[in-house]
Amino acid sequence: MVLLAQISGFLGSGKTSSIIRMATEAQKKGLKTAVIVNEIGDVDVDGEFVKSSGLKAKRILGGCICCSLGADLVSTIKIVVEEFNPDVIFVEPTGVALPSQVKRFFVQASYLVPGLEFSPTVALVDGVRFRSLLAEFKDFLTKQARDAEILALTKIDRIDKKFDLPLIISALSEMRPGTRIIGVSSVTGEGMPDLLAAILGGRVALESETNPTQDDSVAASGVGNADFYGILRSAKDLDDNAIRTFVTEVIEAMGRACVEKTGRILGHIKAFGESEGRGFKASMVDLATGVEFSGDLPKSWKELRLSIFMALEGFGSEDMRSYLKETIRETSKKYGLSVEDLHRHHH
Ligand SMILES: Nc1nc2c(ncn2[C@@H]2O[C@H](COP(=O)(O)OP(=O)(O)OP(=O)(O)O)[C@@H](O)[C@H]2O)c(=O)[nH]1
Ligand SMILES: [Mg+2]
Repeated sequence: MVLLAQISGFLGSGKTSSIIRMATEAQKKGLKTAVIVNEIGDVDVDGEFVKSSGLKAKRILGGCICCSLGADLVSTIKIVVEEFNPDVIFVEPTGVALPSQVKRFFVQASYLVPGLEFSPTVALVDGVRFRSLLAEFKDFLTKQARDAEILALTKIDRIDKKFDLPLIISALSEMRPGTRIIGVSSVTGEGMPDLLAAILGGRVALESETNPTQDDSVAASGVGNADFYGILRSAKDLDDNAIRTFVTEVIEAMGRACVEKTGRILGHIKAFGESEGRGFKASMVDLATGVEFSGDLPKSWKELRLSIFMALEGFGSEDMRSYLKETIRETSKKYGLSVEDLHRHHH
């Protein structure tokens, strides 16, 4: 038996953080786990971070597993089962995926891989950004929530428990009446055992649905994206602060450009860096919260591998890509770093 668990949710809602937390917990219980991470762009940030957290992972890049890359999802499930022989596979779709569309490919995988079972679909809803997301993305959020059997309200460590939490929960129940809602935090771990138990303990039957597949959920979402993959080099030894400063400046510059263009940030800007086996992730979903780091920053480095990826609603990909290029060029010059762009060789 292999359990497939889909953890969906909008860009930056906390999918990767929650999966790392739950998969690590499941491993401690003696379950073998694996993760499949899908990114819209050609550069892998979350898959690398999941691996550097000590978990088994496969990535699917360059589109969405709910539409254009559905066939890749099916073959990747097969490969993961053969290679890792896991008890549970956590599947992280992109933030613009529709869970019901991903389910269709789960059904296809079950014809190919014997012993697949399906846990209730989870849709994560960002508790901190709930109001702004609802104001601007209500239709999509509602669609995502309607596809799910469990709603998990994330980042509750930052929600006011007395006033805001009850309001958000009642708005959520209105969106999807009768669905179980679990508040979780991947920072404090609150609610995570409940969510994991609901995933491991529940089974749903998946029938092949008859409604047609959406053509391209990335295009339909209006979300642009840009990425960087390369190596930073310094002539002298640098410390963790140097890389923290560099990455923060690049991400914040992109965030400000997005606000200038669209009036707000609706999406996620993130990076994965690695030097001599130490891996870290940097991430920003709004300017007020700023850039957050997790994992291990290198204490001393001269060479560092860096991946940056951003998906932002209303910010055209062409503009975003050229602005990112310019920002990296200027910021590296400012700090005396040389940049080797490996993106072209990466495909
Ligand atoms: N305070 C708080 N922040 C969180 C929590 N979970 C995630 N975050 C932050 O939210 C941001 C996004 O988290 P991710 O786990 O990367 O979100 P994601 O849904 O995987 O993002 P994409 O894959 O880009 O769509 C990061 O800056 C995290 O540090 C949480 O429980 N509490
Ligand atoms: Mg993620």
